[in-house]
Amino acid sequence: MKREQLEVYFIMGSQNVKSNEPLAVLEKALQAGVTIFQFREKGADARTGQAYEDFARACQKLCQKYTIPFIVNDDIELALKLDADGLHIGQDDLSVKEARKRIGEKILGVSVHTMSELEVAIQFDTDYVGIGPIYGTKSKDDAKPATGTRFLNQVATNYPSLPIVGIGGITPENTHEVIRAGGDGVAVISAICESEDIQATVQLFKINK
Ligand code: TZP
Ligand code: MG
Repeated sequence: MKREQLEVYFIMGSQNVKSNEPLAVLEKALQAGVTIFQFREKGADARTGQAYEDFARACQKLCQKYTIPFIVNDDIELALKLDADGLHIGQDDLSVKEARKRIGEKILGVSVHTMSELEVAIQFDTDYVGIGPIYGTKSKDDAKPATGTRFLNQVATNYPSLPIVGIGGITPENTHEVIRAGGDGVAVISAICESEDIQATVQLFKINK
């Protein structure tokens, strides 16, 4: 993948959207210029069963309309069933080895928190790594404590050709710190989902880099 594709990495599930119109939020974000999208339908309020799959397909269709990669969080069966563009996994999901084997050439992203996790991700040709939470976040129940940009900077320095996206509490105001530390982009839930003006917010992420 091209590292520019990580510039504004939008992540959303219906649980992140108060208005009950998550597809409208996604379409606004796509119109505003997010560069990649991750379907992350998760937690107590998440859709399940057929409603989950239908919602995923609707999100994918919108991403196709704007020719933006559609990445599925955690759920490899869904990623394969929908022929998604890629899969993002954390350390509690299936192994990186198994994920790479099953998704073949599709985009594979892995969340890493330590150098040893990073080395495993690289060994199985992760296309990018997600590093965070950089700042405090309310969007992930089991988030680890915020770490700042230190580890991200270490990874960027040691692996200059590896695409990196920072995540966790990132806003247009602090995005430059993540980029200055060596991130190729920022992964964002609440700053976009809760924005009163998604067009302006996405533009600010790009301008403030
Ligand atoms: N992984 C680490 S932090 C986080 C995830 C999925 C949530 C990011 O959401 P927000 O609202 O942008 O802090
Ligand atoms: Mg996960």
